[in-house]
Amino acid sequence: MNDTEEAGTLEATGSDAERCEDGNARSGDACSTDGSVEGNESGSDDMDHANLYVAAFVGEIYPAADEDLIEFAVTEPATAVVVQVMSLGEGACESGELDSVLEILDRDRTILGIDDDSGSGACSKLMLPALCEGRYFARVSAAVSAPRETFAYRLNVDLDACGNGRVSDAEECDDGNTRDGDGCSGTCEVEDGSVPPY
Ligand SMILES: [Ca+2]
Ligand SMILES: [Ca+2]
Ligand SMILES: [Ca+2]
Ligand SMILES: [Ca+2]
Repeated sequence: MNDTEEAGTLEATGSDAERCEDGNARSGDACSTDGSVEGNESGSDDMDHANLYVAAFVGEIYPAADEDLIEFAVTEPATAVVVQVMSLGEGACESGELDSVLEILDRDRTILGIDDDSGSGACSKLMLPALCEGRYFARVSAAVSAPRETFAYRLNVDLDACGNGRVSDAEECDDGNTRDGDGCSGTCEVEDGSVPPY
C-alpha cells in the first residue's frame, strides 16, 4: 500500500516538513491532500516489512482506508508503553479534522489495546503497563466516522521500564526496583494494603 511513499527523516527533509507545518490553520489537512508528506514511512502494513519507529515519527493515512503499521521493540521486561497520535501542526486533533484510531498489537496479531479519542481532541492515546520483551506494532488508521479519510500525523512511542524510578503515565508506581511485596509490584502496580512509596 505504501510502496510509493518516500522514506526520509525530519532532519533530512526539513524544508518538506516545514512546508507541511506552515499550512497555518490547517496544516495536517494541507499535507495530506497534496500528497507532499515525506515522513518516516518506508515499510508496508505487513508485519514482516513494517515501518520502524523512530522518534518524532511522521506518517500519513493516504489514500483512504490506508492503515499504517509501525514497529517498536521492547528490550526490557515490564516496560510501560505510551503511544500517542498527534497532528503535525496546531489544532487538527482538537478540531476533529484528524480523527485517528490507534491499536497496539503483538507479533501474533493479538490486539493488546485499541483507542479512538483518548488523546487530544479526536486523536488517540494508548497506555499499556508491563509489556514483555519483544516486537510490537502500533497500527494507525482513520476513524470510521472521521470527517477526513486522509491525514498526516505524528506518532510518539514512549517506553519506560518498571524499576527505573520514573513513574510513566502507564505505571501506577515505580519504586526503583522490580521486587514484589514492598508496596509497588514488579510490574509497577500498587500492591494492595500498602501505600505506594511514590
Ligand atoms: Ca500510510
Ligand atoms: Ca479518534
Ligand atoms: Ca518506570
Ligand atoms: Ca517494588
